[in-house]
Amino acid sequence: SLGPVLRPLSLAGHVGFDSLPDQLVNKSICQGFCFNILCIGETGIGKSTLMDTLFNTNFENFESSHFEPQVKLRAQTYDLHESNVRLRLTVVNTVGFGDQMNKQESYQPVVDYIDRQFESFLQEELKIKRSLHNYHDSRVHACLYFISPSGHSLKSLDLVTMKKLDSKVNIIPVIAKADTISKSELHKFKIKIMSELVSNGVQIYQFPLDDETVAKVNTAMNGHLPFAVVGSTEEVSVGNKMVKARQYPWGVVQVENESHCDFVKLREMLICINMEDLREQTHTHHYELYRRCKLEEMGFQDTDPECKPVSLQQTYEAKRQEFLVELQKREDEMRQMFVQRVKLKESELKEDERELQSRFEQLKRLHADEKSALEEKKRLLDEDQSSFGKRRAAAQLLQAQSLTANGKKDKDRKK
Ligand SMILES: Nc1nc2c(ncn2[C@@H]2O[C@H](COP(=O)(O)OP(=O)(O)OP(=O)(O)O)[C@@H](O)[C@H]2O)c(=O)[nH]1
Ligand SMILES: [Mg+2]
Repeated sequence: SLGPVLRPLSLAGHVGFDSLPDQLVNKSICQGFCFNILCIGETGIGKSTLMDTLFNTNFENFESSHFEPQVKLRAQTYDLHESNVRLRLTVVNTVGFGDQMNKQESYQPVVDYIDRQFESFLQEELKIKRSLHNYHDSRVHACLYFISPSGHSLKSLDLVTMKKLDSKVNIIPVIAKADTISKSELHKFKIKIMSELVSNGVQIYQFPLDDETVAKVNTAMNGHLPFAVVGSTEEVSVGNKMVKARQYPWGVVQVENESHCDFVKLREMLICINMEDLREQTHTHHYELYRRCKLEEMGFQDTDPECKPVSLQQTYEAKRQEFLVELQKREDEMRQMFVQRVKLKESELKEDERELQSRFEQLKRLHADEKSALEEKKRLLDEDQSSFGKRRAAAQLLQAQSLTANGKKDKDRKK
């Protein structure tokens, strides 16, 4: 519908662009490949053993305890060669997964890890001077989810975790240590798991059917999910051959024997047939979704509310304008607030002053009242004192008179 009308033309002779696919192959071989696997599963479920068995090597393995305070993700990168093909493989292991009381504490570090790898790719993409050709792409291409071979059902942690991850990564569930559960139980368990995944809306990775050369095998394999796997790096002699197996008193479980377990199916699907599709899905689906959400969160949009296309430049200009207006508004608000607060403080101070003044006046009045009361008292006292003085003088006079009178009488009596 968009773009120019195409007109088919035939070539009169050989031109040479039919070598394009070969050119692509050569370029890819030169550049090498990169593949990142995340193994999620509880401690000791067989993650490391399965990786060693899948890649026929001995990766450094650290055993972990059941007492990790938090889930950690341990990533290790290896340089592998097969024929003339170089593969940079990163194996990421969850350490301590499922040992937490709280489910979120188990899955959140995994979600965060996956997002961090997307974020660092996005940051590289958004750089002005980017170097994506030699950038170490650490985005997780495949997530092997190890299900405990209980035979009953998925744990709620399994469902919650897979649900949290299914839009971020290609999930390939596997039943671990499948040699510990009987064939008939295993069959029922597989059906149970698939129905639980469906009823909880968990989207697991489906082997693609668009490439005709592998559509048939992929269709068949989609029907065998989740693969029931057995891992072992030990070799046991069977017939006249040494094969990878687990030996028990009652017999030998051969890892690569398809009637014993689905290990070969997993290896075929993950490594030989769909590794490139897993890489592609990661980029075109999961990363694309992350990128879109991240850019929308930042306010970028392809179209405006009227569905007209908007360029990045326009969005930037609009955001800048919006920002400047907002800044001006905030500045005005701050200024207004400042003026208001100064006014308020001023009136508060005035009020205080008035109060002080009135208290001063009151005190002055009180003081004056007291003074006049004291003066009145003093006056009364003075009055008292003077009347007392008068009375005393009168009394003295009287006494003196009576003394003289008595003296006369005595003299008269002596006579
Ligand atoms: N029966 C059985 N045992 C297995 C299988 N795979 C691994 N084991 C054994 O389980 C134990 C733990 O295996 P690991 O591969 O170290 O498990 P892990 O998940 O890497 O463990 P951590 O890294 O410590 O969490 C070892 O003793 C293995 O031999 C299996 O397919 N079947
Ligand atoms: Mg391990």
